[in-house]
Amino acid sequence: MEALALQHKAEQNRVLRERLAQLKKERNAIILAHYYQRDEIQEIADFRGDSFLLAQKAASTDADVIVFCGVHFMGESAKILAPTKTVIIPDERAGCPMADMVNVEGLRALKRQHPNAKVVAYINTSAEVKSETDICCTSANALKVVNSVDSDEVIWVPDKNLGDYVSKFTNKKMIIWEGYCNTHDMLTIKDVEEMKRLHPNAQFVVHPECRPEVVAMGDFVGSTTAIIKYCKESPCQEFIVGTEDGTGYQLRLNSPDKQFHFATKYLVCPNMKVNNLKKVVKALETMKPEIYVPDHVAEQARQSLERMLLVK
Ligand code: CIZ
Ligand code: SF4
Repeated sequence: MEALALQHKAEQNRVLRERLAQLKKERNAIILAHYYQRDEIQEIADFRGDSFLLAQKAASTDADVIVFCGVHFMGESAKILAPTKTVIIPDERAGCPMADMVNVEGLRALKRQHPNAKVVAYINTSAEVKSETDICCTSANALKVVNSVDSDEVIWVPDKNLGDYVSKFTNKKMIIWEGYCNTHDMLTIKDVEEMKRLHPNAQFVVHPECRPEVVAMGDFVGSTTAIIKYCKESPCQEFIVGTEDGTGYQLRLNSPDKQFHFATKYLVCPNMKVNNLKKVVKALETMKPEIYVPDHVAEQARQSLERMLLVK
């Protein structure tokens, strides 16, 4: 029964992939997929990456349509950076709870309390929040961005864990918002200890969205892109991975002979997993749901994103 179900699924996916190839040609579309997407989406993507690489790609593509497979704020960032393109997403319910933890009113109040601070926003924020900030960053460039601003004080939104990590390496005074990623924040010292016991030869590679005490256990700390690069280049053959489980796709692709154990079975972002191959095909068929960002919001937010893309 199990084998039959798998066969049926494989056949369904084959038909979907054929339809997708046809639609992509008709619409001159490009499919961008975040490393946290399901394997069936990463397999058909024209480009896979973290939010920084995907933002860069959206800004430079000559496709007419961008199908953005990730969560809502990423689709918005693509639209802001490529305003003349049509940006569609597989399912508008794919949001990011961390991005929803900060709103414009709260941020404005904090800015009034710290009038000399520059505002650095993790890209995991809504377009409205970005429009209230000086510069965006991702986990791949957070420290560089914080160090690049011309003020001694930085308001940091929304991830307290990444903020805490960055604050250890900068001389800037950081005023840190209390947001966090429900998925990464779930990982505990106990989970990692247990995995280390089971895999004593493995190194622990961890994303800075995890809790500080878990990050402190890392043999390597970095963004998904940095983790993927580190695991590929390291002589070590076995890793315990402290980031969302979709990253396994690119880790295994780059390092097929190495072993990757995810630090807990709970490192699965339910929002990222709302998307599937069927929805990608449907979105391109119907050209819906489409991302819209009001012009006045997009203009302000674009400055913040473009400043990030210029940081070397
Ligand atoms: O920046 C991103 O894409 C996220 C959410 C994680 C990472 O480190 O790549
Ligand atoms: Fe948001 Fe965390 Fe999911 Fe990333 S993994 S989209 S930060 S909830």
